[in-house]
Amino acid sequence: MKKIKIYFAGSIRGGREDMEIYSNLIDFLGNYGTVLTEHVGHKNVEETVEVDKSDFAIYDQDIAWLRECDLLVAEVSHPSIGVGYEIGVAESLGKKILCLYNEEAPKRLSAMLAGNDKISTCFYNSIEHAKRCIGETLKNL
Ligand code: 6IA
Repeated sequence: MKKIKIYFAGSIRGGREDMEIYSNLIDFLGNYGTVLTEHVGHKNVEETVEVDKSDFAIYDQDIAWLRECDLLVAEVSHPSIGVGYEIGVAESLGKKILCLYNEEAPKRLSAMLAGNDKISTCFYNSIEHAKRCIGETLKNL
């Protein structure tokens, strides 16, 4: 069976407070397919990975991966302009999208996601709950 390709989106310049959650979810997603964007869960992503990569190169690569992926999983508890943009691009490409939002996040989820019926949003109360949502989505892919 062909391995599915998963684009995981999470805040980078928006703030790295949830980095360990991203890393945990990326490891879990790795059981199901290839995660194209593992760096999103790496500590010091901006400093350590190919430091000379320009923003133009990052953009081009990420758009190519968005075209290539079978599923976008976006952790949206921490607001990020880049993640919001990626979700919009994925929607316009007709990709399946799962957003994961921690119910206890300090800011309410944007209405542009919460009110969008082309996006599935899982309001999770634990990391296990978020993983169950991922499992359900993959079952129906
Ligand atoms: O606005 P933000 O930086 O929070 O946007 C985060 C989202 O944009 C993530 O889901 C990534 O897919 C994408 N993104 C933002 N910065 C990078 C990045 N910088 N590398 C890859 N994707 C990124 C690290 C630079 C390093 C690899 C040289």
